[in-house]
Amino acid sequence: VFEPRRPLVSGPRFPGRRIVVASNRLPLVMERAGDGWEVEAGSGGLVTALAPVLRSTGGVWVGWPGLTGPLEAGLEEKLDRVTADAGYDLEPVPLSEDERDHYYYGFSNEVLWPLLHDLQTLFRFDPDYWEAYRGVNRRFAAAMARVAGEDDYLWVQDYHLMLVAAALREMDVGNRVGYFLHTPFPSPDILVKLPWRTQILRGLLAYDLVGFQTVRDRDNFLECVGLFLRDARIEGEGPVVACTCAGRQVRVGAFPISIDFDDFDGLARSERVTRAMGELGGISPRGQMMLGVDRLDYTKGIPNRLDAFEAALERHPELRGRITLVQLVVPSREHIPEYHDLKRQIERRVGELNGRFTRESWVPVHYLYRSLDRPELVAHYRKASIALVTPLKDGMNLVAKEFCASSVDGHGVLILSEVAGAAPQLQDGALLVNPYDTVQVADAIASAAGMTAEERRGRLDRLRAVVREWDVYRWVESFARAASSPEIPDLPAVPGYVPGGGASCEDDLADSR
Ligand code: ADQ
Repeated sequence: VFEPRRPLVSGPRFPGRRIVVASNRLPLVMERAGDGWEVEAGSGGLVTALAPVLRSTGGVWVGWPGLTGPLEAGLEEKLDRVTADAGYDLEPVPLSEDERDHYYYGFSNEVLWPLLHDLQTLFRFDPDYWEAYRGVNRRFAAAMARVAGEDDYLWVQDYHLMLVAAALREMDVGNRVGYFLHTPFPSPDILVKLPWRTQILRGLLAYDLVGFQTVRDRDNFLECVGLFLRDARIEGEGPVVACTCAGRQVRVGAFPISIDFDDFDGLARSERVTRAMGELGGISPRGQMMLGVDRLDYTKGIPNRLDAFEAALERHPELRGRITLVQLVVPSREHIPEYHDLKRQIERRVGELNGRFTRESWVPVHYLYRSLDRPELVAHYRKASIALVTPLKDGMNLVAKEFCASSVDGHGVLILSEVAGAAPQLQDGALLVNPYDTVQVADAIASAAGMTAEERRGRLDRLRAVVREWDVYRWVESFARAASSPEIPDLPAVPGYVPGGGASCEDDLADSR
């Protein structure tokens, strides 16, 4: 029987009586069922980590339910039922179609998302997007102000809601407000291109604590503040520092998000997953299974990865027939033209690759475009002997950590992009690669495929130890500590970013180039 390592009944202590969390989407899964809706509580990592604190303090989660217009009659009742089951309140922020198009698809996903991932050629600046973004951020602030008591701690999540604290201050709401950015934060060279850069920076400085995934992102932010707002003073050292700007002091820190290690590890050992693994046996009967798992997104580098796999099969013909790439893609943001084009591009590349290399009883790429349930996903992780996690830029990348936690047989090798936020923590154990360097990734695939059982186990043990120690509960605890401590908190160092450093495969591969 699987026992969670930590009791999930209470949770870390935030300053204040309850916590009120806001994120773009409410933690719900909604599916059409006939004329109505099936509604269930969400089960992502953020929900797992925050639910105990919300439950134990009787907190509230504020967010958009995902539909436009007013809530349909039966739906409100269903939300109430999910609320009762979850043990904390859900406060919906309805959006009109126009707001969804301009605030969500527009400013959030066509301006901020590419900007924060350094993909400047994909920005689409439209002044209407900005107005809608400000308006919806004000609506979120109003919803938070409505449900929050004077003593509550407010915690705002992610890039959709950068201006909520500024709007709260305008409404004279004096609560303490924290913020966590799940994406990377760009360097001044990139941010300089955003017409609203100072408004965004000032918006973030209206929070009391601003959290980033890595030290690199935190430092990029501080550099932007120093350059574009000029009067910033930084005090302290370590993962959390104090930044004084325009008479306000804000804590700014690095808090690498993670997963519930025990949950993945326990599920991976369960009978259900062992059975599901058996059903995957036919995919690579004579060889190794290499796995890619991503949301459909141009930041995840899926076409580059397919190029690298093709290069691996060209450069290392001994891999043909002996290694199969299983690429799982979960549908996402298909209304945005870039995502639609990306899907077509992936399908074309998979077709070309399979057309070129398929032999009797071996198809090089198995491509699935759908969401898998958790046991099915974990069965893939456990079965895979290589995970190919090669985003072009990523805030953290939970797939890398989920793979380590689920790889309970000790044979999984992680090939990881050095520009994923997970790289600093996982550099000692993963094969770090530059996702744009097709040849390097191809050779890393060959290295991983030929790695001895002993080396695989050694690397994986190191990876699993890090993910176990820095789990999602530690993420919430560190944030809560930084939020409550009157002094700059003395938190343990967070590993820094070392491009091509640590246990990168650059040295291992130097001779083969
Ligand atoms: P995402 O960009 O969504 O998150 P990631 O961290 O990799 O990226 O999380 C993806 C999640 O989707 C994982 O939990 C994975 O298991 C799940 N998933 C992917 N494909 C799936 C499939 N086919 N079926 C089922 N589940 C699937 C953003 C940031 C990241 C950051 C997280 C958390 O972009 O950088 O790590 O938030 O902060």
